[in-house]
Amino acid sequence: MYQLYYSPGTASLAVHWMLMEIGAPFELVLTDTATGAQKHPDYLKLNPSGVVPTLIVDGAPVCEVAAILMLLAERHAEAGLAPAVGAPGRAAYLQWMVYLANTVMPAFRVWFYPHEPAGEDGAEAATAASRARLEAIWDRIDAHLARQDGPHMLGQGLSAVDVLATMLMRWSRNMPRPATEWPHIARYLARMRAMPSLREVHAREGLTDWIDG
Ligand SMILES: N[C@@H](CCC(=O)N[C@@H](CS)C(=O)NCC(=O)O)C(=O)O
Repeated sequence: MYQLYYSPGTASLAVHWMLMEIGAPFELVLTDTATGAQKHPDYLKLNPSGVVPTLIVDGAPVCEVAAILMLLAERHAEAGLAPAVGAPGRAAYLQWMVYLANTVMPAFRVWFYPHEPAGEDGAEAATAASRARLEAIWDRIDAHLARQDGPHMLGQGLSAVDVLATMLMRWSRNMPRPATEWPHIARYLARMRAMPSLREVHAREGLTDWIDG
């Protein structure tokens, strides 16, 4: 039984959705970022960065959302959420997972916490820079989806890349130009938002915005 330390609508949503897709048994442990629960000393022992998510796997904490998704895909290979080592699509899978974790997530971090890189005085400039960065990211992903042979980021089959990408696209919903303004992303998200597992995750986390468009 996995335990997922989560806060509604945050980076833990991807892990929640992945667990639902896999059909693995899990428990949710609310770690509400709105109350600062992620900085409690007991939680810091699990996740020294003081962020959600943390997934307890065989009694040990695993941090970093992309790593957790890749680990789950590996542990539940029968769910088919990652191309196997050596299979076609493996390189694209690794590339997109690292791009989402390494480029897209940090851009959002600046959008949501602009004072972190820039201090209070530089927050406005940091916000503008992160917006430009994210819009360039949507340009790139939209062009990728336009070229894809199939409805998913890797083509025909759903993968952990879709789980992470969809969650990140959701995060743009209150931005001046949300990801849904890009036509291929909009079509992609319409399909993702129709998935019963994603809809169920929204219901369980009490999230009512975005899922219905
Ligand atoms: N690199 C981390 C980032 C996770 C992250 O930024 N989580 C946010 C919520 S989306 C958080 O916990 N924020 C609260 C804080 O930073 O205090 C990961 O991939 O898991």
